[in-house]
Amino acid sequence: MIARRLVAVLFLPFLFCGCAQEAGSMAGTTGKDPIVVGFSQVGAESEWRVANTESMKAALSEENGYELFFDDARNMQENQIRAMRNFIQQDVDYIVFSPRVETGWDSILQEAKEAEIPVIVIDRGIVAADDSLYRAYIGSDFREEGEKAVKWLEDILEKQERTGEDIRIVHIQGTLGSSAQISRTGALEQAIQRNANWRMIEQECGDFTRAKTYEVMGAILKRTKDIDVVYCENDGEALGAIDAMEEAGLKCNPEDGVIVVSFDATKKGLEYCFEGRIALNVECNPLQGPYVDEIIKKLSRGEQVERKKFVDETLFDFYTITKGMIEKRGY
Ligand code: GZL
Ligand code: ZN
Repeated sequence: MIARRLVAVLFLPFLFCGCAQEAGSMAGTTGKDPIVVGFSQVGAESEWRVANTESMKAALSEENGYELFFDDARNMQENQIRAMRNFIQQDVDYIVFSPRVETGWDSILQEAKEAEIPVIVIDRGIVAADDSLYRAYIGSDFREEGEKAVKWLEDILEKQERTGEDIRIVHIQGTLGSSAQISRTGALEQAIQRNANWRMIEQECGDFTRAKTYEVMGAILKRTKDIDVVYCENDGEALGAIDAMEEAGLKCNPEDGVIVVSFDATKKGLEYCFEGRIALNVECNPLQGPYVDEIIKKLSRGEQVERKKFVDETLFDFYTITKGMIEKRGY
């Protein structure tokens, strides 16, 4: 009995040094070593992001057979690269990351490749030197999201017989260089090209946050209040823009006020949609945890995985949303 206790004491440090391998083999009780995953998250800039983090932590849990190292990059790419380098030094089994912006990842991904650590990209996309630098991407088709938004806007303006008048649009962009921003912006800019009466009167970056957008929209409102549409690239921005507009005495409503377009369809965003303060909310699904769990388990069994998977997404608007839809929203 004493011998066993002595052995346990000798090995105790291994259990807590984060070297999952020793802990795993020491633990022994579960029979299988945990799959060690390093996850670099962009930050906590929006409700959407918080839901994305929670989905990942719930899926990559100890009960599911994982040991998770989580890093919040506080919205800075250099923090993500540093975290990923640490994961490589810790010799994790997999690296998962949501890239703040599309570019600048080739060298760190090359280091992961040389260390033979598979990388999975979630949420936003990257532009990589070659496809072998990551094993799979699971996220949203942001271009499709943008196309849904501008199509809805064209339809509503036609229904309101406003295809002849100037439509004055304020565009609040998300984090510049992120794939979500690039594609949601691209859809609007193309729609402005094809609708001669659409005018982009202001284009500013709200960085996907309520606070930044409140500030930016406040400055715009000092220049003009003759605004017909505000196109925000996520709910955080929409809430910030609406705070500023309502303070300035503007009504936000697709029938008799400013038409506010948003993305994410968080619970808060849908509540605003029910009231008409947000006219259209295009869903962006943050619940990628279960998909990542499935991809890693398949890779661990040496099975093939699809390289690119888009999560299912829909849209909500003031005219069709119901209380039931809002109650069902988990985030
Ligand atoms: C989109 C995601 C965006 C969300 C924002 O998949 O990257 O980042 O739309 C979040 O809420 O900040
Ligand atoms: Zn007008």
